[in-house]
Amino acid sequence: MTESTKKDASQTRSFDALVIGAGFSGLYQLLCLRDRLGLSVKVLEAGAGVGGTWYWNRYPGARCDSESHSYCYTFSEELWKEWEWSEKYPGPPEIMRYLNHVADKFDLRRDIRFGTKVTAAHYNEATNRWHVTTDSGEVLTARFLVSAVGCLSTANVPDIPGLDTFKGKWYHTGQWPHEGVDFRGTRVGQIGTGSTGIQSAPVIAATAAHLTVFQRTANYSVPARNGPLTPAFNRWIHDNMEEIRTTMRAAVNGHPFLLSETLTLSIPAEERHARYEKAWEVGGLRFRAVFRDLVTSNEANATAVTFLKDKIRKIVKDPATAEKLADIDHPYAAKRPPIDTDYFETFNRDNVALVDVRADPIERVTPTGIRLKSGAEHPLDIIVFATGFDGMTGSILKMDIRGRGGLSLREAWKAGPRNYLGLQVAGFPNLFTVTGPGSPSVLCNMPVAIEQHVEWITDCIDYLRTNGLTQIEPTEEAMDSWVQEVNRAADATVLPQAKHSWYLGANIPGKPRVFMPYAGGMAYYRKICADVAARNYEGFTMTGD
Ligand code: N01
Repeated sequence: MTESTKKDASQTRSFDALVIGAGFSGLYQLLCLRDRLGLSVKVLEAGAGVGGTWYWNRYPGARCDSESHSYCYTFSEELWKEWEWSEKYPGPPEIMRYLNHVADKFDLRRDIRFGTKVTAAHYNEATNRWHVTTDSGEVLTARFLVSAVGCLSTANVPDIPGLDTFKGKWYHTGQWPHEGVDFRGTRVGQIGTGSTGIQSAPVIAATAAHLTVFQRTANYSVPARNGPLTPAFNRWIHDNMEEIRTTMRAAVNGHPFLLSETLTLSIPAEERHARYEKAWEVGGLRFRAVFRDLVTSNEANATAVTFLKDKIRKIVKDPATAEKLADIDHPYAAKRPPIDTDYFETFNRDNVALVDVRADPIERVTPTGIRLKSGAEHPLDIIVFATGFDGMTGSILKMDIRGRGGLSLREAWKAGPRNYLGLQVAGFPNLFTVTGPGSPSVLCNMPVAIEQHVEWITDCIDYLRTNGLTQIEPTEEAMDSWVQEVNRAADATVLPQAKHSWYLGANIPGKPRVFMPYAGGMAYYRKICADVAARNYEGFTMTGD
């Protein structure tokens, strides 16, 4: 324990609100509850600094897939105008600089306790307070508890036999050493070809002696087309916050561009192809917006699939490797659509090999590398697990959260997450989750989803106080109908068709298969939440002491 934490620990342990996590969500939640409502608030953060997911994900090639001018807060025009992004897509160092700047500018650090992991949070019915236990054994209490732990913060290291016998070094991308990893002269094996693996492989290959990519599910990818921002573009950003924010709030996915109005099959094949070519040149997630119905119509989606698989075959010179990379088993964008810098080109390098571990699964890690079921051995010095996360529910369920009558959240969610609007769970009064399951979260540009949730929670707590109320939780009926709405929205898209998707929990053995994020679109969701609040928090039960 540092001197400053010791001092802090000797101070009050009772707060109006506790917030877990100091990423984008936690920082803004602190600011809103403390500075707008005047509550006493403490943020508990496991890391040694602010940043959340960006604090941990410092793997080679890491970069956000939201355009930088949209991957930031919009609540302060002064903050917006004084910050200048350097590249189209920000990497972890720049995002960390931004979040540290926010923490300093709004004097947030004094109410954040770093290096503090929450292990348990129990609701006390007699006092209507949450008792939150940290890894040092300390207990803090608060009326309101906000989980701002992020959707992708519990690393998934697959249970591959023999890993403990490996004589080389291994790393998970989501827990990357802050001092970096030197790949020079080494034989590296990378497991995983999701958004992360697609970013890291080209950068690792550039310095390693050899890189073997172990692919279980082949994936689409579109060039990011990253590059420096021009002074003229930066001036335009500074002068147009309102316009950019209005677009992001109107957009299905919270990005600073809207879906095309054109239906994919409404135009002749040649024109369609030309539009795809143009979208490929523009790159990034704008590709997905090229037609209106790419994620809602299988027929429309199939045209994107053909276009993108053809691109792989054109880029990758070795036909057998190209076929493995193009052997994709799900519709485009049914899994989070990665964007890359030279991913497929990387397989044209002499020092890179692709291994299809769906055809020949990994049997074990040996002291010197990876052995496949066929007996094939791949000697390695370093293994990189780009194997993703226990998404959406992993981080919240890692804590022992217990509500009314000692009911554990793990038990309440044993068949999959159930809540109302992704914000609250019946039996867990005054507990709010920011961008939890059942909300657009990972299907949306995160800061847009976060600002909406944090502001809704802030307004809700303000409403309670103004009306002499001290407790809020949803009804079972409201939760049931929201679960139905989440399922309806998912089924109206191609998203549930990706059977190996973390959106469904399919990457974690034993995890219930439930489509977790809300796929009805951020703009629509924002309206639903606003309407619920306007109808005096319809679907929630509120009481006073
Ligand atoms: O994780 P993933 P991620 N043996 O779960 C494979 C966000 N993000 O870290 O598909 C062999 O998508 C697994 O194979 P399969 C974004 O939301 C954003 O890449 O399960 N392979 C898959 O290929 C993203 O969706 C950005 O068959 C195994 C890979 O590992 C989310 O984070 C950048 C395996 C995991 O892919 C997660 O992305 C990065 C095993 N035992 C991430 N276990 C940007 O903003 C797993 N795999 C750009």
